[in-house]
Amino acid sequence: MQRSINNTNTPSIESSRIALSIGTALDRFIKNNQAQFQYASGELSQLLRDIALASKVVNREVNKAGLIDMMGAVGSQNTTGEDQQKLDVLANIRFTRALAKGGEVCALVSEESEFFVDLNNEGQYVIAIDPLDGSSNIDVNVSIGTIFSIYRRKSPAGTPIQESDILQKGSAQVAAGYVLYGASTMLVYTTGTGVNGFTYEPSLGEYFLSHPNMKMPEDGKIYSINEGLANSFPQPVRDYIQYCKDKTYTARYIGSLVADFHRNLLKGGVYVYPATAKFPNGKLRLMYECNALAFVAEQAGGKATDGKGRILDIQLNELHQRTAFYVGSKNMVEKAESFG
Ligand code: FDP
Repeated sequence: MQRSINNTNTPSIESSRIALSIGTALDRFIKNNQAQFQYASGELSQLLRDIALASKVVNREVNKAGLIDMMGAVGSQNTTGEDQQKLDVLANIRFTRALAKGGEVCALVSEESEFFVDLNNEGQYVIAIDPLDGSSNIDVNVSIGTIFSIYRRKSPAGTPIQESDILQKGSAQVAAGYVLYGASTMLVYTTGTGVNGFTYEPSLGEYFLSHPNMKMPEDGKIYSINEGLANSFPQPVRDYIQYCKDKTYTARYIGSLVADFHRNLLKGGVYVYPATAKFPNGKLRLMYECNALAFVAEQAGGKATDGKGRILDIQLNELHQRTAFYVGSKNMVEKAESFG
């Protein structure tokens, strides 16, 4: 006779120590939570799956980069005049290909391309992506990341893409997140109902929910800023650095935005990239770096500003627009801002 798994005489499968639960796989999580999304059509879910798939391929390349001569520069420069690394180019191809295949995306904005890529007029979504952020860390085997923002187009599907579909404020994002290629690889994202983090299990080739409903501590003791540039920071930022020192806060700066952000999300802290002499408007890009992290930060209870106002309210005028960026624990961002 067959016995039910709920039979009280049998040890519950869930509590069995022989086979510990591996948790919820990303695919299942996306499916289970699809209904929370305003446009529950399944398209966004597919888009998130496409991003996850491309990130697995990039993760594979990142992991074996040193072995197959994938490190170093290709000799060209990206839209913002920085040397393109081989892995930057490769990651851009991987993400573009995955998102083009799915058919949900009408336009893709990437750090690696000067203009947006027109994909499929039938698609409902616009994606902004930094395929491989922190590229100066590639050659030295330090954590790097992918950052993505997803917007719903304003013009009707099936019509040519308009500038107003692309230049939307961060507050219009329907989903955003990042992948951190670190000691372990993680995918963290929000669709506007909290933030969830998934850790990649390489032997199973799957992301599993490891950090449900992430919350950024309201306060912290870590400040992340490139202090080597302090002489060219505005005086209020220098004053804030002095304040951090007086408080004996801990300085932590990897120089990989995703990694610095992720640490502060988990531990509490503030990341500041202000205006500098070289980058009077700030260095970081609003559309495919700051907006996504600002959305995640706010959804986790943190805060993101340009030193004056909310990042998500900044009007975007061009694809590769830069901004000053203060992001992290709410109280720390507010304190940094209070210096003026
Ligand atoms: P990178 O130039 O290496 O791509 O996106 C730009 C970025 O890295 C961020 O990831 C990082 O936080 C920052 O620039 C580092 O800039 P600095 O070297 O000027 O500190």
